[in-house]
Amino acid sequence: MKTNPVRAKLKRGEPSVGTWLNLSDSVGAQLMARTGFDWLTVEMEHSHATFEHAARSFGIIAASGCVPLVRVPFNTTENIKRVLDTGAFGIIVPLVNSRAECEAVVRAARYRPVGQRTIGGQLGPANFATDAATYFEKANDEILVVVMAETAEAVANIDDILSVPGIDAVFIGPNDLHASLGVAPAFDSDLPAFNDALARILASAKKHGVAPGIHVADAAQAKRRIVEGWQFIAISSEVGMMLAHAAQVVKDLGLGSGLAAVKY
Ligand code: 3PY
Ligand code: MG
Repeated sequence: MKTNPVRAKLKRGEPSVGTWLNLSDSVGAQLMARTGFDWLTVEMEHSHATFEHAARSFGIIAASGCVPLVRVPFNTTENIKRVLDTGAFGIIVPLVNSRAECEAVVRAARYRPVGQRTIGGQLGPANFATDAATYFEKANDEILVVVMAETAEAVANIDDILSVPGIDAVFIGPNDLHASLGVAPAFDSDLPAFNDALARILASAKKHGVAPGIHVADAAQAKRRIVEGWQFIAISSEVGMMLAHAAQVVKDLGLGSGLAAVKY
């Protein structure tokens, strides 16, 4: 059975860098899987991606030697079960605000005795290049489970959340976190409440043996966050990189303002 090199890196305390796939385009997934990022996350929370698109992308990404992850639309058993049973190597669950919500993630994502994931689907074993029995035996050791901290409520409850057994990483959504603190969404800022929240989450993650992660805008921010001790780093998205480059070209040629309709 294939292993999950992203989970292994995080367990060793190393950083792992990937990006988001927002365009719901499987050719884009195929091309991005060859660029050298450790992992690619199929975006289902804020995109038009269907479960069918996600399943096809997981296969394409895994076959290219990259690690297919997915951000589910919301924290439900149905969402988590369907993406794992169709071959994702890991899940990123948005808006996990309490211990009970984190326990629900683990229940859905881990087989017994850690959780209560139910049995089924062909694509999980297929993407891990194994049979159903081996996948069932080993999945708990390979599937990456990431919970998102992106509200003031999550920051207040962070020790309760990160002490739940069965999670591998915590991932900050800086845009929603800024919004929850009452200011405009941003990847980074000087806002003391934002920086205090990050320090608190980083310390709690280290204390509980959970890899800390964050979404950043570019390579410079990624390097800075890695030096600070963040491990699970997402840089922008495929469409973010595409539009940033296109906007710069347009601007350099004096053809327009270079405005691009992208957040990440
Ligand atoms: C946010 O910034 O809120 C995110 O969810 C990034 O992934
Ligand atoms: Mg968010």
